[in-house]
Amino acid sequence: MTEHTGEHEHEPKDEDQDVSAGTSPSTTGSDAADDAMPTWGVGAVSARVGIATPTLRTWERRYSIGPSRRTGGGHRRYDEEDVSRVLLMGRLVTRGVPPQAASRVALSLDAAGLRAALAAPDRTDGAPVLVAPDVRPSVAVDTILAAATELDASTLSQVYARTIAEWGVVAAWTEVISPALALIGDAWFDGALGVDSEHLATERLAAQLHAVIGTRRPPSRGAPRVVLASADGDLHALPLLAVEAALAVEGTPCSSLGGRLPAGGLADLVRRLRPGVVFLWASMSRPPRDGVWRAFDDVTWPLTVLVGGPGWPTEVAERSHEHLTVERVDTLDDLLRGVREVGAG
Ligand code: B12
Repeated sequence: MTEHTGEHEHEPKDEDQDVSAGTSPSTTGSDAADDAMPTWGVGAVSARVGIATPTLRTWERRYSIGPSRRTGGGHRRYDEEDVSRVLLMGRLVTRGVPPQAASRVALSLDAAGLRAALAAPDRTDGAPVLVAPDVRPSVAVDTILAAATELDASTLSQVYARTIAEWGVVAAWTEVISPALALIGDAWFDGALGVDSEHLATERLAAQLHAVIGTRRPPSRGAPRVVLASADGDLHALPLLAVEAALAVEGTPCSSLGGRLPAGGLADLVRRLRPGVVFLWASMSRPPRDGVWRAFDDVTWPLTVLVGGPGWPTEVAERSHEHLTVERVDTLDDLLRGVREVGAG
């Protein structure tokens, strides 16, 4: 491992280059505890981990991945934990995790966490690798991206489970999961991450949301008044699971039909169930003459259709008629508010 992210900037050498013996550690001599602690200068670390010195300096300057100790003379030194952090950073960056995200993940881990992460094999063996002791939203987002890149299924499950348990479905989705999915989508688009990673991140998330739904689903009393589906042709269905889980926690029953519901199927369902609210998701742009709307032509009872996702045109309200109200919702919270307003519980 010698090249990293093209960040080989040439900066003046400093006193840390003083380790003459290559990979040999020195002791800091600054206090009693440090005496027993071997430390390294940047040159020695570079030789030891196979990452160029200018890269190490850039990581220190830009991402605070660097030496945490000083000798009695004030020279900066890497201790064993610092070196582990550099190694993990290098591994994540080599796999395609953006340096900023990789650094936040590496910085979030303590010595034990770093040891566990570095002991893990290249691909997951079922053991979680990257989970930090405390999962702040920004770290959780980066950890999801890193774990997806690493194909680390266990860490994905753990981070999803912990963020949902800690902040609840709505905040976990809005603050962590949705931004992480957007990053994963962008990384996939840029070619930095494979479709395998995208699928794994999706599968693990779906499993966690299903677990919430399974344990919190309210008992059904007749046909649910709330129906969820992704529009005809649109496979993206994770937001439906988030909605279903959030509604389950609120005690609101719903019927979720998942992704790519054919327009004819939606029309049949609407006719038979006569729901009060239909939520339609679309990640992909809807076609100009969208057959989905035909499902609501013959509605003769009060029905609110809420649409969410970037695929919908802005002017959806024009689809409203005497019995039908069509509105766009921009967040999971908006949607839940809309469902409550219709009194669909
Ligand atoms: C997971 C995923 C998949 C999974 C879906 C699995 C599943 N069961 O859902 C798989 C791998 C199958 C997949 C397939 C495809 N995908 Co895809 N996918 C994604 C990914 C990473 C997340 C989707 C998601 O859940 N988004 C929901 C939230 C997280 O994202 P958002 O809509 O941008 O969120 C904004 C708002 O909608 C709102 N919001 C967020 N959450 C919620 C919730 C509610 C209730 C509301 C109201 C609002 C709201 O807040 C956000 C900020 O404004 C996105 C990336 C992305 N940014 O969405 C790509 C993405 C949607 N996919 C994309 C593409 C191109 C595809 C494919 C065509 C790829 C292919 N060539 O096969 C196919 C589509 C097949 C089809 N016919 O639908 C593109 C779409 C680009 C476009 N607009 O045309 C994206 C954007 C990736 C990218 N950056 O290019 N995908």
